[in-house]
Amino acid sequence: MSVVGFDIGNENCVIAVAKDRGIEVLLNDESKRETPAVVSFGEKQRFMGSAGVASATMNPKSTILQVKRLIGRKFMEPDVQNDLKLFPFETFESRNGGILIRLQFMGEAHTFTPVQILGMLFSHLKQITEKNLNMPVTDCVIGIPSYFTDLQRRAYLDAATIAGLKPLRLLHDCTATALGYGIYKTDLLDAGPTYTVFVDIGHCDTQVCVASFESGRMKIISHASDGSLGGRDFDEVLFNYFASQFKEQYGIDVHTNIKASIRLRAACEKLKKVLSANAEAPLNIECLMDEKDVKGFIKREEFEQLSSNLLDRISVPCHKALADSSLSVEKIQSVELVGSGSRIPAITRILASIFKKEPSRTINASECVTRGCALQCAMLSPIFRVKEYEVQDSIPLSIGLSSDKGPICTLSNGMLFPQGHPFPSVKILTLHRTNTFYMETFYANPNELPVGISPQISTYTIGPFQSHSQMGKVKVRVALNLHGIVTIDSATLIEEDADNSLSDEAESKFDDTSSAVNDSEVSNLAHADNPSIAAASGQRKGRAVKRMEIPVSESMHGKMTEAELSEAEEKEHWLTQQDLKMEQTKERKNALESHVYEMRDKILNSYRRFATESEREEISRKLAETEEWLYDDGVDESASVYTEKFEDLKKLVDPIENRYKDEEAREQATRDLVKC
Ligand code: ATP
Ligand code: K
Ligand code: MG
Repeated sequence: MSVVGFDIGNENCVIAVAKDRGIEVLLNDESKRETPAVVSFGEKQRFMGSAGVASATMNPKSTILQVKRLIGRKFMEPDVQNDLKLFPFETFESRNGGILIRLQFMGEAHTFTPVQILGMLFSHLKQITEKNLNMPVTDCVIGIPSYFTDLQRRAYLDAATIAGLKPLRLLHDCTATALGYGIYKTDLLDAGPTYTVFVDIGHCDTQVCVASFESGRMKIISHASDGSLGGRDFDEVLFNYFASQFKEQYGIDVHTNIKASIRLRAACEKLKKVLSANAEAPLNIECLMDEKDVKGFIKREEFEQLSSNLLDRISVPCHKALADSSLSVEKIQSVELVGSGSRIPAITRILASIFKKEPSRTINASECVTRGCALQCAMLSPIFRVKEYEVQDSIPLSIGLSSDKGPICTLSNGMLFPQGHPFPSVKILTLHRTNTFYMETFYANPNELPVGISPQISTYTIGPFQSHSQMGKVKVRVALNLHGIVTIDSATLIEEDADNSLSDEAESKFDDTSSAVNDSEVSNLAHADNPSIAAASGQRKGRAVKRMEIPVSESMHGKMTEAELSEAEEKEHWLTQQDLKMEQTKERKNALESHVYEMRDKILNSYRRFATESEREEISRKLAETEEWLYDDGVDESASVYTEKFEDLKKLVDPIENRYKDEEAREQATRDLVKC
């Protein structure tokens, strides 16, 4: 069984595994620790990760970047529309308002959902992991942004399913970082918890959390984020600056040219990195557009001025996380800065002024999320022993529940799981219903949601059932699971019958169920139209309790259906086979090619005296013929044709090779004799 952590970034993905001696970050095929989040469709196969980057400039319209941005989102959301403008690939709105990507592959138009593309990326990372570990990989923990909605979380699980992965947990990025930091922390005081702020600035987003650490446990107190503020936005500042400069200076408008935009954007990202270490930096691009070479230059100070708006925005989630934690800034012991987007020096200054202390960069900024995920996977896995350590996360978005009779409030603020509520968590509600009814989960505080995101989560049909008495009570179990996904996972009809006496079995069975709820939560449980305490019933002596499971069915707008999911799995299987076929073809072609060169050398040297003149001639002719064919008709053939040619050559050379080997063996035998 595998113990793996995946950090899926908008720009970079990182994989870590738990080994006997600790957590290890894996290298990809190019021996890099970071794998670009790129899926590119070539003519006959896909190229993913690093190979995808190489293919991206050739096939901009069939190369998908930053797919994480599009997961579980609606085409018409303003943020989505802004993102789509930056992407060279074609997208359109699906029938249910989602996003579809259309591209050319193998001479045909194909459409994919973002979840399918993410599934491809997962598959690629899974392959890298399997190659490294030399065993099949399924169990894993995957990092997700804390601001992900329920739908986005489920979409991640669907993508994982498509790739054949089984996430034991979707773990908030900052929680993963805090776990990896806290579990090794040795400087804890006995006097109470110490508090740390984590700030993660990635390519497209900024996440902040406040965590408390005590010996043996950590707790997330608050999460805050800006889902549209990251390194990419700083690239865009430089891009716009140079685009308008070049328009003036060279009379070219890169906005009108996809390839020129891609190249300028890439150059700006490089420039930004140079500016992190230098006070100024030049920009030179040859033949950017209309055969013009362009030159530019910018000082760090100027760059900071141009990005002052973005820099100011970083303080918003920082202040929010602090306010939601109810801690004064003096209580914060340290501020840990992670995510590669945070390497811009001005960001450190801003954080220092907010938190009144210099942020530290002691954590590995690009590996902390995946390391934390691998640790969590080890903790959840039955095969690994990790030291006892309690991880308590908190939910960043308030969740409410309503029934067809109106909202069901369990707390004075009308929420089932308010923002900051620890999870996983279960609540059991008691409702007075006698037949089928409907319930809905939703985000209860619109202010916590980004603009354009629907507050609706999911709808449930509880039933069919029919209560035979007017005393019918339905206990509904609502779970906020390890992934931060909320579901009504069961409903039970409880009918009390005054004529029969209560059997012991029924009672203990009931107690078992109720013990899944923690006491303080139970006391919170109340129903709007008839407040009652969940675990209080079933104890009255002299009455039998009849319990019956009621079917619960869920329908979630925008989530893949089972049928769509299995279709996507099949398609992924087909694509993987196609990639594999092309890889094998390349391998066979390369083998044939190198065989031609090897034999040519041998026939002229080591095999020379074992072949007759005519044999040599025939072989040389055949080699030349094959070589020519490889560059001509044989450029694009199937694996079996290459294998056939290889065998043909082998038949010619084998007799000579055998003579050579016989001779070698004879010589060896003679040498052995002499030695004796
Ligand atoms: P996200 O977390 O948004 O999904 P990600 O995890 O892929 O994205 P990271 O790998 O943490 O993002 O960071 C990538 C960003 O960091 C890019 O915008 C990149 O340009 C930026 N970056 C990398 N090195 C530097 C540097 N030296 N100076 C400034 N920015 C940098
Ligand atoms: K990353
Ligand atoms: Mg990240």
